[in-house]
Amino acid sequence: MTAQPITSDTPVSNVDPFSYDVLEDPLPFQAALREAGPVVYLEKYDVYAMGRYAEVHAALTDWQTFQSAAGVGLSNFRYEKPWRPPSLLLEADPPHHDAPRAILSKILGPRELRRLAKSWAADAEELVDDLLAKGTEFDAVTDLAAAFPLRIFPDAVGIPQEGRENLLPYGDHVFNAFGPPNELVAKGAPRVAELSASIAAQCARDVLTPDGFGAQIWAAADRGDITEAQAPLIVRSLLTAGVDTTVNGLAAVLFAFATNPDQWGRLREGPALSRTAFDEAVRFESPVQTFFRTTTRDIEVGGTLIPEGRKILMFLGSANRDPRRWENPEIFDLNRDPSGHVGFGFGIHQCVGQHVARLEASTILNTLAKRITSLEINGPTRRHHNNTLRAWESLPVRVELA
Ligand code: 8QM
Repeated sequence: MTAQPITSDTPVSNVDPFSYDVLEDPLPFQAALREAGPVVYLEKYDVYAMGRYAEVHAALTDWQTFQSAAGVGLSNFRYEKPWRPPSLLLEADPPHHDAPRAILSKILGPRELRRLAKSWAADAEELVDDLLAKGTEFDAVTDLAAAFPLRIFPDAVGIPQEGRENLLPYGDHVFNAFGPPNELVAKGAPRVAELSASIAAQCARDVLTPDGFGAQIWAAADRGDITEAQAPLIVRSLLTAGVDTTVNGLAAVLFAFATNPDQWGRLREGPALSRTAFDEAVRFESPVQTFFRTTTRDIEVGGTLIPEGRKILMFLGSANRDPRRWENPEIFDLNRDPSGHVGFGFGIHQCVGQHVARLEASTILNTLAKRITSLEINGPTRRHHNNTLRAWESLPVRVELA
């Protein structure tokens, strides 16, 4: 007998959302998911799924019913040993979640970031100057979207030079590992031990510069706000969550502008729109596409009874394009107010690094807006497939200088 939901009229899908075709273009599957109903049972993985904004938003808000502590991937920590020590933030709930969250929220908050804005702007100018000096055709992924975060973020955390090349591959594997054990996970498996050791080495107190986010996390341990055992894992959260996400967030906004030339003109009218543009791109592209939750009790959603202890796959990207919530969701539109999107999640787990991401994005966008009158796609674009991320491998562009 094939696995089936308890409620007999729950819509069932046999599509694999982690298959090659869906990862290449998830939009048709997500539209079908939303149309099928508020909750759909995914036969292949024996899990439930939500693709509509209202239910995704409500579930993210109700952390008591939809817990994170059993893991936010397909694997249920009640039955399977996690492949790495769980994150103290992402894979925890109150009360354990609260102290690490409070510390990061302060260290990564808007007040603290003001300290970094000036030097990041100078770094962005140098990066863009050097790039444009070489020519007006380049790859917006490697030359901008990856280059900028890799130039500033490791320094901001305060990690050593050695091992920085492992940040993106480690993140890529972590985000694959939230999904099923498919070929994307198998591809990463041979390097797991080496990459994990490299990242762990960068979280140690004695390798961190005295002024970075990392040292500030260790200072919280000195004050007794967290334990010394917790500190390196919280540094690890920054290194895991802060690189691939921002790279693909920047790639998303650059792709959106390259394919919507009129919007670039609006951005050039002044720096005020760069933040809206980034959030609209996070809504539009949703670099983090999905996360699971686990039910802590029987719960009825839209007529479907989801029993206690079950995994639910939340489609953030689908919720962010739900026509029930957004007018013309398929249009990248700077006139829209994108706030309320769930691209950073929602509720107590909502991205604690979102101010860092926004500052990185607005810095590079404002720098580009001063130098470039237009950008366009200039060759074949290539997606990078990942079980969780909507990512780019290559975005060849041509720009016109101001
Ligand atoms: C995703 O390790 C972590 O704490 C962590 C890893 C990945 C994320 C968040 C936190 C959502 C960006």
